[in-house]
Amino acid sequence: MKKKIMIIASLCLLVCLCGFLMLPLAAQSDMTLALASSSAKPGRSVSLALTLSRNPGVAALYVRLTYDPAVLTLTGVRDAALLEDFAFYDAGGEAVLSWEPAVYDNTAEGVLAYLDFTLAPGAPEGISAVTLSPYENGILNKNTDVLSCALAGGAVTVLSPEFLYSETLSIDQEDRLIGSLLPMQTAGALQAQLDEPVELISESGTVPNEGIVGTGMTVRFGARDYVLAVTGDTNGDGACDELDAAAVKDQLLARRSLGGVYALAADVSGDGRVTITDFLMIRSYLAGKTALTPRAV
Ligand SMILES: [Ca+2]
Ligand SMILES: [Ca+2]
Repeated sequence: MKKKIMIIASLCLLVCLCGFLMLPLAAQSDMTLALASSSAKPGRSVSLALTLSRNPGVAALYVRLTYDPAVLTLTGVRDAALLEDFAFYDAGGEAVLSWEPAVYDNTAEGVLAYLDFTLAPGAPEGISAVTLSPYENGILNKNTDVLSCALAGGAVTVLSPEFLYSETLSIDQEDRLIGSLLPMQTAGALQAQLDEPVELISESGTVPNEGIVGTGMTVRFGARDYVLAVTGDTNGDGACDELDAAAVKDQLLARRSLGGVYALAADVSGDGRVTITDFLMIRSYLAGKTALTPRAV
């Protein structure tokens, strides 16, 4: 009986001791592995950055990756050389990434790797998760203690092939408007910010690459036409000058009314209304005192 109690007491002590040893490790470590998200049309490619932060010092780092192979193909993993001895194995939908730094308590932080995916040509519109999950005893320090690490997965959003997209410009797909453009930009510069080749059309026909983009011009992509709003250009010539200041003044005095996309372009403050503030901001811009901020639609 005594022996039994002794064994139980020893076990309790061991459990307590282990708990005591493990707790500080878990509490100290806010280590995080996070995968970025991206979006693209079917058939296109994306790169997701895998970032390591709050690294308390790793000697080995293994992590599992899961994705939908019907939507995504992992075409490669580019190691960013943050940790050493990188390897990966991909079984199509499930992959393991691993690093075993030569420096046994490597505390480097930043991008570990870039994961390159290609979207299937027939991928349905929507969000496809790319999940990170733990590898058993996969993250260790130099004493081979298991380190706790938060894993934050990413996602790839499959976009509709019928729409025009941009990483820098704002596009309202419902009202078919394109904004966030500053005055005096060329058609070539606009094209460079769009994900598909388009035709830019003004009242006098197709605008060449070196032509200036103005409010009210049409961007034609397949069967879809979008209308442009250039911040501060209320008359469609692509510039923000005295004529635009006068047009806003006329609007304020109710001598003339700016409608539709021209009113959007006149709202240089971006508060959704054309007020004296917009007039003063245009005056300040024309006096060379302040810059215009591109406004979203
Ligand atoms: Ca103008
Ligand atoms: Ca305004």
